[in-house]
Amino acid sequence: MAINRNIQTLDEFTIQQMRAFPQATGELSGLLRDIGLAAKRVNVEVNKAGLVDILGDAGTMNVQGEEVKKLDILANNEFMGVLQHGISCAGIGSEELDDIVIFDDEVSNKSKYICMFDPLDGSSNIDVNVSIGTIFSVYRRVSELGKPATKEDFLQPGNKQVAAGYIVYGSSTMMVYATKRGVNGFTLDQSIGEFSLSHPDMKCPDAGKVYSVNHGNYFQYDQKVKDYITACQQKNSSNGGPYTQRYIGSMVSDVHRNLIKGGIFMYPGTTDRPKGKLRLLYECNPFAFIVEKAGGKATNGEIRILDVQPTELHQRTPFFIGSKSMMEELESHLNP
Ligand code: P6P
Repeated sequence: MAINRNIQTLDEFTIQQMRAFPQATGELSGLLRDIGLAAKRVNVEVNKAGLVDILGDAGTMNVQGEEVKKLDILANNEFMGVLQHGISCAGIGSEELDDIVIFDDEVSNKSKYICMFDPLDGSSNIDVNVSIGTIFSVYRRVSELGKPATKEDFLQPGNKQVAAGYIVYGSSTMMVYATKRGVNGFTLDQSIGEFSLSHPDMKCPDAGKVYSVNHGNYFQYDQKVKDYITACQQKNSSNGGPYTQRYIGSMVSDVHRNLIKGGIFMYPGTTDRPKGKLRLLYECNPFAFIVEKAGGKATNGEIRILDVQPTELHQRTPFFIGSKSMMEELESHLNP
């Protein structure tokens, strides 16, 4: 007799996924559970950030030239720690680290996967209690198993990802991840201390009424981007509107909202920063993988983000992501 499980935990869900595919080795499921564990530990620190002296700038600058908050370092070390001491990951890349870290021990060198992450995206919002998040991306290695991972493992195009996800530390804490089998969302149930399946088989609505962009950069955008923004502002009840502009300044929150309610998020290039601000490997590729698996689209304004061939770990890219029909309207402006 099958026991009726009310709500599956992340661990139960990943194990059920393994049972459905007996040929699976369980390494990817184990890696996802490791990430879930680190996320729970980071969540504890994020939730008490205002109480414990971990606020304020750590006084160091990260590779982006940004002041690093103590929580950034803590989050980086939590995710790196569980992956380094697990059995599923051969090395990592992180927004907080200048270069990749190859774990190079007997167990890690046999691991099939590498992982890249932004340990705490939106960290400038930590001190003002705005939602922040972690973003992660998983690839199968292209280097020889049994030997240390190599740089080539990390410079694969986003269409080679085997999994990608994010944690949003918000009004509730959620972990959302995608594999080739779809997108599923888990809400942290504090009563049992487990992520529990709350959003099975997530789909991005084909249309939405929210556009998300930093209007402070408006006069630096390309005219075609300005034209699309104007089109959004001109929407009314007769042409699919009215649209609402929402911009949290924390991409995890903005994209999470659009994934659930429909919408479009844009971080275009500007005259000052033609490549924009967002990082291809551990911010844009994972979200593009997730949103595409949910039925949406993501581009750099010219081509599918997942088809961009990376050349360096921290490279930036203009980024447009969201509901399929909204992205197609944007593309009609960018590539008429
Ligand atoms: P701006 C946060 O620093 C971040 O990387 C994303 O989470 C967010 O969408 C973006 O930068 C906000 O940047 O320049 O609009 O403040």
